[in-house]
Amino acid sequence: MKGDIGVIGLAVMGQNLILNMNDHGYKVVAHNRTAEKVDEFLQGPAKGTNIVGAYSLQELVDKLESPRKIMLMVRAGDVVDSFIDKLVPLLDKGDIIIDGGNTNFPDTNRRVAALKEKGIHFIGSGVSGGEEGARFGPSIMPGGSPEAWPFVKPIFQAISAKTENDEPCCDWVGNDGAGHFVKMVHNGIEYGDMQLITEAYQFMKDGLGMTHDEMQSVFIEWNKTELNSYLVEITSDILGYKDTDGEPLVEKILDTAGQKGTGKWTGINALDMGIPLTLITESVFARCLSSLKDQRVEAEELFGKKESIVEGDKQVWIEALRQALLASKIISYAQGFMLMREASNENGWDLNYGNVALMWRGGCIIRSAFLSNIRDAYDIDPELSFLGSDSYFKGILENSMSAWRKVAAKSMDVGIPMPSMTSALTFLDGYTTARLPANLLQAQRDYFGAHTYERVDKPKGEFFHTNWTGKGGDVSSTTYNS
Ligand code: NBP
Repeated sequence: MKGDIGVIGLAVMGQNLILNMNDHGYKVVAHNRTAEKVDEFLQGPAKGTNIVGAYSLQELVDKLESPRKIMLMVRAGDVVDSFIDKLVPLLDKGDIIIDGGNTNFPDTNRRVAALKEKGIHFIGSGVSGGEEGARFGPSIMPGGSPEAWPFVKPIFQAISAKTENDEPCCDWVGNDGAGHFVKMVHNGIEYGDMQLITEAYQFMKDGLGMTHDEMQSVFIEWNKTELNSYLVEITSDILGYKDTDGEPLVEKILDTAGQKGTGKWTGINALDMGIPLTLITESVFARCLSSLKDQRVEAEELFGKKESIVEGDKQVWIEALRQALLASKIISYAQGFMLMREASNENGWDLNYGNVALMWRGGCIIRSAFLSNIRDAYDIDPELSFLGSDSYFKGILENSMSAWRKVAAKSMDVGIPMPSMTSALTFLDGYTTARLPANLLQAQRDYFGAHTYERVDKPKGEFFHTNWTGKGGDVSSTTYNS
């Protein structure tokens, strides 16, 4: 009997996805560049299963049922292109190549188009959930050649995580690089969620002087509220984890955050598309700032930074902080969905936002109860332009406003950096202000560069230039927006 699917790449993700597929009754053919890893896998974790090995790409292709489905779980970038180049001459028209790595979506756009010309279908799929997700149920976000989806759907939906209603956290996202785009935004949102939690932690630790056991208890309690999520849950575990000397391990970890690029890509895309994705972008910059450790140590000494004590009832502050965190999180998701909406419109992807929320509901790092509410919001209004306008989320934003402002103002007052929580509030203040000071900005642009402006008392699209100093000419600059 031939194999149902081939997987190339036997590192942590590939091995665990293969074992997951095997558990669900699929016969998997496994290949890896370094052939010894095939043997190690077959004699190790795959021993006693139906998984078979292939020591060359020709052997892999020969062992698969038509149309062949070959999934790459290798390092993103050139490695994917190199496998595609080697596979194409061995494949038949209608065969399917799937890239399950963390690929930047323009690469997927390019590969879908190039392979289409050769009669090969290509799927670019985000896979989230790390090692455990891959093994027992990841969130899977596939996009690319729609013709390929019916062949891949049963396998992907079988191995994916399921919601409490047994719905698979995997569905077709859209054409071209839509799957990898949505995975990129997922990762951006993950940056935002993590940053928000760290800001709450610093406020509690430095501002309120709380112990790690106290903070752990707070996160345990928060996890029973609307903040219920994987990241809040693991934060409570981390805060309670003691090093061999009985001290909290988290305080022994160097405060410089790493990043692999997906948050940065999300921010770059937001700038390219003109979407104010302020919270996620602040989260990326917060990681950049954290990496300037030596400079920060010197600057703290230079500025003689004072302790950041927050006075007042601790319990009241903790509840205010919870509300500020929740409200900021709503803004982060609202901005992320604005970005997806713009990308969907620009690329003709026709994204289903409720389905996206469902795909993130289980298996992935940002899984949370909150995503069910997002799904409900898009079920009510599939074209919702701002998540905060949905009645459920609007209610939370309104109820949290006073506590959120209190926390933001206090953080500024005592010097605790909370870039994501404060930028989220600033965004909402801007978004809910009918008249912003951009009129003055337009005047400045026209003053120094004759960039023209529109008037409130004239139809939109009619542009004016004023000779502000009496010294300039009447010629204006060309009017366009980049
Ligand atoms: P890695 O990203 O570490 O990639 C390892 C695989 O790439 C091995 O099969 C390795 O073969 C192969 N490879 C490399 Br590296 N360079 C190669 C080359 N020049 N030619 C051929 N093969 C090459 O594995 P991973 O952590 O399992 O991740 C796989 C994909 O999934 C990546 O795109 C990753 O970003 C993504 N992802 C990872 C996670 C996670 O939690 N790790 C989560 C979600 C998505 P070799 O054995 O011969 O060196």
